[in-house]
Amino acid sequence: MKKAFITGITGQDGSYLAELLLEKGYEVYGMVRRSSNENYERVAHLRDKVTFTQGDLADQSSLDEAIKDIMPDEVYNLAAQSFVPTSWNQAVLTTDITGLGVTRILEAVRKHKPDAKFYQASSSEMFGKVQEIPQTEKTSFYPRSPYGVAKVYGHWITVNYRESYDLFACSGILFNHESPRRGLEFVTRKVTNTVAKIKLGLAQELRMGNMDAMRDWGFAGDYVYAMWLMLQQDQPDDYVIATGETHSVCELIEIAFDSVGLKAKNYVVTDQKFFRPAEVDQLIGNPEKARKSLGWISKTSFEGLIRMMVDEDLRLLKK
Ligand code: NAP
Ligand code: F7E
Repeated sequence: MKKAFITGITGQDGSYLAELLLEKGYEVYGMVRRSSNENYERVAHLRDKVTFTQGDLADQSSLDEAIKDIMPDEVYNLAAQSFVPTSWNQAVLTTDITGLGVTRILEAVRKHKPDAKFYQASSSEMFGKVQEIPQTEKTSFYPRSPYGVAKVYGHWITVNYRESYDLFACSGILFNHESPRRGLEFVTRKVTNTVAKIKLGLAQELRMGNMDAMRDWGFAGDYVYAMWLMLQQDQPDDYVIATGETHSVCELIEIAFDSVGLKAKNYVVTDQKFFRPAEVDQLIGNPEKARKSLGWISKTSFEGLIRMMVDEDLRLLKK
């Protein structure tokens, strides 16, 4: 039985990846950080099947101990301070966790289980002010937030450990991916949750930032499969994972309201509070390398994804 260790298992992607690996017969270990309130909501249904271990990307000894104790075959580093606006308010913390944290976990792998396969959660935010359209594995980075800068560091240190120590280290450059398990502050879930509340009479308006921003949005359930595929190849490499389509925040809002039979223009309000100091205007990825080398494709349409999220938010709110 193969053993997988997931950092960030309590997050959106961690929960889908844990489900996938359990289905594939892995013994799954997940790192959780100590909190005064338990935060297992997304993995509550997996609590009997996953072994949880306490640790933090800020703390080298907890990472060393986890790798030494588990001796995993595969390590998925999904933990991060992942919300872009918070990265301006907490720039040092974001740099420490999302950036330097990658070196800490790589060091633990290098010292204690150098033959483990390693996945790093890189991000399309590294492209920021895009230097090429669409973005590929070869497109130069131009991050636009402390989060994006930290991810560029995490990406290059992963490449460097692969080249310096011959680790099987891969970096997945994932474009935005969403689901009913997405955090409520991210734009898709904020919209689908608020639309569901408006439909049920629990909210009156939707306050938004820059609605012209464009993203390449896919479904998280499809994207975690790409992570696993990367670690099943003969050679470690980096891959762009995207749908190849781009849509505006405006389109997202229109689809969400339309799915419950309401008109967006009656409810949407612009609020300067949600604009960012520097914006990533448009992202669109080219997933050709992943299609050819991994046989991976994005299976969920943008409209299908948003409708699924609104339906699930309606169901949760009615409960
Ligand atoms: P998420 O829902 O925000 O989950 C982040 C996870 O990291 C949570 O489990 C969180 O634990 C954990 N974490 C935060 N700080 C930590 C620390 N100091 N030590 C240990 N764990 C810590 O993020 P996601 O959407 O699943 O994304 C997974 C990864 O992919 C992240 O690295 C993200 O930056 C990256 N990424 C995401 C996307 C996307 O569109 N979703 C795209 C590209 C890359 P708590 O539950 O305790 O907070
Ligand atoms: O914003 C605009 C906002 O917060 C998307 C993370 O998973 O994907 C995510 O980062 C866009 C931005 O995601 C609101 O200005 C307008 O242009 O959902 P988001 P993000 O910043 O793209 C990447 C790939 C990651 O790696 C990150 O970890 O939507 N927008 N109005 C808004 N965004 C939010 N959150 N709230 C608004 O009210």
